[in-house]
Amino acid sequence: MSSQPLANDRFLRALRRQPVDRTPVWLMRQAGRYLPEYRATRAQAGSFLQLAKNPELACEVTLQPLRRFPLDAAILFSDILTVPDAMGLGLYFADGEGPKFERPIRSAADIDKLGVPDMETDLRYVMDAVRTIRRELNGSVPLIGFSGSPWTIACYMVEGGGSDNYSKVKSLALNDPAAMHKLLGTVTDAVIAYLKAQHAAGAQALQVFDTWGGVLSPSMYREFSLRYLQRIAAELPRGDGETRAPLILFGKGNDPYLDELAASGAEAVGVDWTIGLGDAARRIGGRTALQGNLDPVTLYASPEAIRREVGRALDDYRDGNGGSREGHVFNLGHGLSPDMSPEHVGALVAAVHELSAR
Ligand code: 1CP
Repeated sequence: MSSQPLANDRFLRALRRQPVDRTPVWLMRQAGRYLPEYRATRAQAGSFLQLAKNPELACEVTLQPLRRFPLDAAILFSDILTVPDAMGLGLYFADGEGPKFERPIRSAADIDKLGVPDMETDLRYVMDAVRTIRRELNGSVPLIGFSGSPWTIACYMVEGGGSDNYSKVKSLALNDPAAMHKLLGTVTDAVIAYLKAQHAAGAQALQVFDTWGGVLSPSMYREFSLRYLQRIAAELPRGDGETRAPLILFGKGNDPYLDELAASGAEAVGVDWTIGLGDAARRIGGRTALQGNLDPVTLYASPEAIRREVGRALDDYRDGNGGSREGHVFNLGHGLSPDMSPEHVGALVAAVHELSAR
């Protein structure tokens, strides 16, 4: 399956810092509630979780944005919380609220009981979705598999859902660092197995979302998040550069750590909009590709303003990268929101391709 040549391999080439005809673009949360066809499929499934757990419907919503926009990659429709759900925490979505766990981590004894889920039984629905999507993409664009970072997953496991100040998980890390490291170690084992299984099922690139790494102080970030990102980058199979699925480490607020992230062995670092791409490119110094980083809120502005900001980001990257556009994957600095306009998303994608044509 992985030997099938791709009709559009811009995204994989950019991740390897090879020349491309245009800068590739995909968007975090490109499948989701801003698309009416997504809302219809979700209604048909009954709920978000029933949608994510149904491989045929998960495939359908993965492909929906690609039918509208000439995106250069598909991303598996799933969630970062499938892993702790498979570890037995009982994921659910209360009406109108975010994700929650029935059995959050409350003690060191809860942590001792955790094990790594079996990828082809407990998370079979994810691997079936990957296989179904690869079949349906039929070599058009590559498929991105993903996981949450150990720290970000642990935030939800300990907080029991989203949080304003991460008081429970930070208290655990401060009061009982050994228990926190045990939790992060088990979650990291699960994340590595999960990413390997997605690659084996057909994912051609892998992204780790460290959405909440930026809420940590520098010393806590290095101890409780970075260390585990480095382990993931080191332990995923190397291959010969062509057979390994390129790894993207995305984090919000990760700009103080670009040096360490670029040295981790990952193929690319994803950044949010609070750092200029030129600065980021200079600091990365050609060691990895760079993904990002338009402020998602730009999508509420006019198509003209979106085009201007896309041009600014593309040129900023080029100027910081020694005059070359190579090694850039265009994306937002975080995900699309449900009230964004599909027409504006289309304007963004067109602007990236037009303004970056070599
Ligand atoms: O009602 C709905 O339809 C639920 C909304 C939703 C969607 C569309 C959730 C619940 N998850 C998803 C899909 C999803 N989640 C994808 C799909 C692929 C894509 O098109 O990009 C991905 C990659 C994720 C990853 C994810 N889930 C992250 C990391 C990325 C990020 O946005 O920072 C996080 C933090 C989550 C947790 C989560 N799941 C869902 C929600 C609403 C949240 C955020 C909760 C919070 O704010 O704490």
